[in-house]
Amino acid sequence: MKNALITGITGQDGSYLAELLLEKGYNVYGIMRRKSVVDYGNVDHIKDKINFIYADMTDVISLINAMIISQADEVYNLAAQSFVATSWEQPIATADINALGVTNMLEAIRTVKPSAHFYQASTSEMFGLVQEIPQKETTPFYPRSPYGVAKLYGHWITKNYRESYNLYACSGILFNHESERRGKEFVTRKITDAVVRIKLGVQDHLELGNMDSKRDWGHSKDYVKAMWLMLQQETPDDYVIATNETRTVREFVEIAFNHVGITVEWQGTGVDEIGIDKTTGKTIVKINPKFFRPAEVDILLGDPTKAETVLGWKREIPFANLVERMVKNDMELVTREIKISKLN
Ligand code: NAP
Ligand code: G4F
Repeated sequence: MKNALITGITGQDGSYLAELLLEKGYNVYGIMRRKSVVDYGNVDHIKDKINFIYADMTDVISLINAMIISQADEVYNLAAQSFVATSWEQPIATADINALGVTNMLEAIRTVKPSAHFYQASTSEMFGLVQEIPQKETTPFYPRSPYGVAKLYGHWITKNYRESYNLYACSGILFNHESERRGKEFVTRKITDAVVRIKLGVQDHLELGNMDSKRDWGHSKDYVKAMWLMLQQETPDDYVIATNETRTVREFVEIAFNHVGITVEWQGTGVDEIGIDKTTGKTIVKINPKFFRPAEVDILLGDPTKAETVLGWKREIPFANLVERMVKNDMELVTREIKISKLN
């Protein structure tokens, strides 16, 4: 039985990866931050099967301790301040966790168990102001946020430890991936949650920032399979994981509303653009400039050919199904929430 250590286990990807590794018979360890109210986040349903270790990415001693306890054969570094918008408000914390935190984890591995295989959660945000379309492993980086800059450090330090110390260290350059477990601050889940609330009459309208922004959206469940595959190869390497399809935020809004039987019609331009419910004539989408970013990543479109060819990885959940699943899940959650609030 192999031991795996997952940082960021309470997050979206951490939860799907934990499920995958448990299915494969791994002994799963996960690091958790101390909180005033104990919260297992997205792994609450499988918490009894996971060995939790209190640690923090900014505290190398705690990571060394996590390596000693877990004796991990595979380490998946998913922990991060992962919300791009927050990285302008907390640039130092973002760098501490997303950049130096990676060195902390690599040093812990080097100190305790240098034979461990290491996965770093790199990101398409590193491509930022894209230098070519589609983006692949060889595309030059140009990050556009403190988050992207910090992640680029994490990416290069992973490569550097591979080349300097011969560690089995890989970076997965993952494009946006979403799910029913996505945090509600991210645009896709913000949209699916609002769409069902508007449909059920408990929210008036949805406020968004830049709807022209294009993203390559996949499902997290597919993407964690790629992480595992990267650590099973003869030699470590870096891979782009993406769907090779891109859509605007506006298209996501339209499709999500379609799933609850609402057709959106657009009127106006720029900050004055609004989305109207075609049947009722009511304004259900507005622009709020507070959601604009100081610098934007306009388009992401990934080419996963290398991962498909070398790893045999394949995306299984198509985009239409991703949106459908998210809307359906939010419909169940919000309906339950309304029922409970009526009982109280
Ligand atoms: P997520 O849901 O926000 O999860 C982030 C996890 O990191 C949480 O478990 C969080 O723990 C933990 N964490 C944050 N700061 C920490 C610290 N100082 N010490 C220890 N743990 C800490 O993110 P995700 O969507 O699953 O993404 C997983 C990883 O992939 C992240 O590194 C993200 O940057 C990267 N990535 C994501 C995408 C995407 O589209 N989802 C694409 C490319 C790369 P708490 O529960 O305590 O907050
Ligand atoms: O959903 P988002 O916040 O995701 P973003 O910034 O693309 O980052 C996600 O994907 C990265 C991979 O490329 C990960 F590394 C990162 O950790 C995270 O998971 O925003 C998507 C787009 C942006 O262009 C944003 O400006 O949607 C635009 N947007 C428009 N209105 C909005 C909103 N984003 C949010 N969060 N909220 C809005 O109201």
